[in-house]
Amino acid sequence: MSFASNTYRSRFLVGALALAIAALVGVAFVFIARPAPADEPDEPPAPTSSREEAARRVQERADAAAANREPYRAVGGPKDPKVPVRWNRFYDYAEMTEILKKLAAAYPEIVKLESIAKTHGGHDLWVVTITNHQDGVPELHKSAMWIDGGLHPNETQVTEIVLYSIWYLAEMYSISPEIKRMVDERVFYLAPMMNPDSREAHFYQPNNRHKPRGGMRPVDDDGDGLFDEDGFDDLDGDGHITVMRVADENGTHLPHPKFPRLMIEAKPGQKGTYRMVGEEGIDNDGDGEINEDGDGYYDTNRLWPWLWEPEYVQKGGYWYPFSVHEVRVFGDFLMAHPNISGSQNYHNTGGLIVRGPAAAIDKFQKADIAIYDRLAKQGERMLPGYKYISQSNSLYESYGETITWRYQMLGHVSLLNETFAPFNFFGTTDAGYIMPRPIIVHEFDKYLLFDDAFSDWQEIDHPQFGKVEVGGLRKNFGRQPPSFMMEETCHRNMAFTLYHADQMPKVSVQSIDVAQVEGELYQVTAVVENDRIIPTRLAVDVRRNISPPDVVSIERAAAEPAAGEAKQDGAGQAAESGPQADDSFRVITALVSDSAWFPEPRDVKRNPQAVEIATLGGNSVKYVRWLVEGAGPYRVSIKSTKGGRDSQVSE
Ligand SMILES: [Ca+2]
Ligand SMILES: [Ca+2]
Ligand SMILES: [Ca+2]
Ligand SMILES: [Ca+2]
Ligand SMILES: [Zn+2]
Repeated sequence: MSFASNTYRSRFLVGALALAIAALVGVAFVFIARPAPADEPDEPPAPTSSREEAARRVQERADAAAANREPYRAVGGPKDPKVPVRWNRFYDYAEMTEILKKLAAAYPEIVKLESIAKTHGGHDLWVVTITNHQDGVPELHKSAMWIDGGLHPNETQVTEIVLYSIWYLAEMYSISPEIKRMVDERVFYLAPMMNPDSREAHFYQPNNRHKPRGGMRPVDDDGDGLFDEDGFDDLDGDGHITVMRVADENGTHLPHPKFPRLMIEAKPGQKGTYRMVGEEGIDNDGDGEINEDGDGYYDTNRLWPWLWEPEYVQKGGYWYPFSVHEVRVFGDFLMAHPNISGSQNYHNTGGLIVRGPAAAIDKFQKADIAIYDRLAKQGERMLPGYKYISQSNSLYESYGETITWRYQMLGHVSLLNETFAPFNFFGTTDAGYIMPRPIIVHEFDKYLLFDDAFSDWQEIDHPQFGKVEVGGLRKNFGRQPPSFMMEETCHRNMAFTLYHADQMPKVSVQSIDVAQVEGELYQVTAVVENDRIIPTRLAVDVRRNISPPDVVSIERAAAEPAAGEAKQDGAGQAAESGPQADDSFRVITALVSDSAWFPEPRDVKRNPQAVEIATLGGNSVKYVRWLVEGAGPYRVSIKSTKGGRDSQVSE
């Protein structure tokens, strides 16, 4: 592109120069011509010819451009996607499924779509696997990132964030060398809609922006023997559950003076004009309570097997960890993929980058917290207005949620983004912490959304309260970005998660050095490297022995390495197959050190052919030195459950 634009610029300069010369010649001609006698012949019309020449060149360029009209691409996005998708709106289950199928069909070499289970309501739970599926490297031999959305189904934009990520990786693979590198190096597992039954309910049944938060399996919340018998009622028929107020001269609330749709509490010593009487609904079963037993309830993010607590301690825990099928199948998937070394669990709202622990009694390893800190600090730059926090310190305590389980029991760096920040309304820090101040929301609604986010107060007849008015924020605003901010929310969150993925461990054999000791005795020194921020095994992984140690092994290479074989990503099958029946090659001993001079080496006493390394830290190397019998070339391989594989053959 730069070559083309230089050419264009130089052509432009030549053209301008020609015009300037033509103008000068013209002036000179007039100056000389004026005093000349009338009968003398005129000079040839050089200026006209020059102008024609310039015009011809302009036309030529225009014709060439017309013949090859490359769209003018805005940077950072595909100019002409194979699967066009609008990113300023929400998608329901059927629409999302169609987009996923189109992407899998358009990009079979990198996008694979599978349903891991059917839900209670008969929907597929889709998981998309994105990697270079044609490089011959087994999926489990590459480090993987798990990315999910919709564990809380009312938190709608997270599905679009994950869907956008799938679309972006697929569409940009052939455009962006950087995206191609990330996709080639890693595996991405993406679950855009973990709770489709409830998302459908949120979209198409009367709900507010907080519901449903769990799954749709009926639960008797109030213990009256009836299941989900008294949920919301859409009294004004607008599809949104808002709130109810009754006029009351001794009331507790009054309209805000500047934004009269907003109800504010009367100050001490001040009389209100209304009384608030709860969320839109009636007493459907005549038990004296309103909306006491709606859809569900269990919380799909309180069912994971780390510090789980039963219902009487924490609402939403259901029977026992993983006691809901839709949660269990995702847990099984994660456990079946030990190559996962990073994960992102998207939620709304508040503008937070959250790490565990979620309970004050829980503890994360210090060294691992330092890794989280480094990643999230970059995230705060990429997501303006988002704050990095530890959940139990700065939010609220909870038990049995997924990100802490992922860290403590799967041993990877798991983060949770609470997407959409109060900061995003006006780009100011005074808009509230986590939840935006109501006045900010109403000001934004008035000036940027033209009153589209609020259902205005309407009088209806209520069977229990008589005349009431219903009104308030609609279900599609307050936690979610508005249409015009959706794509930015998707892109920035995706970009941070890709940064996280790019910092997952990646092992390689950096070099192999061979020196003859005497006769058939050789010293082979290999440098193995992890050139990313996250260690191959976190401190928690080493402490609990979650994944096996990394293994650096040596064997005699069968033959001279063919061209291109010397550096082979993800190879190491040779290392796995164990020692060959080769009597002339023997590994006598091995040393491991952090330094090239082996000042205090670790002596490998057992099985020196396959040296175990507890962890390969972020941006660090290990030196492994073998004493072997038998001449090379040698193949050195490194195998890491979470950091991938590599092997190299000595010269
Ligand atoms: Ca009930
Ligand atoms: Ca219920
Ligand atoms: Ca009831
Ligand atoms: Ca009731
Ligand atoms: Zn949530």
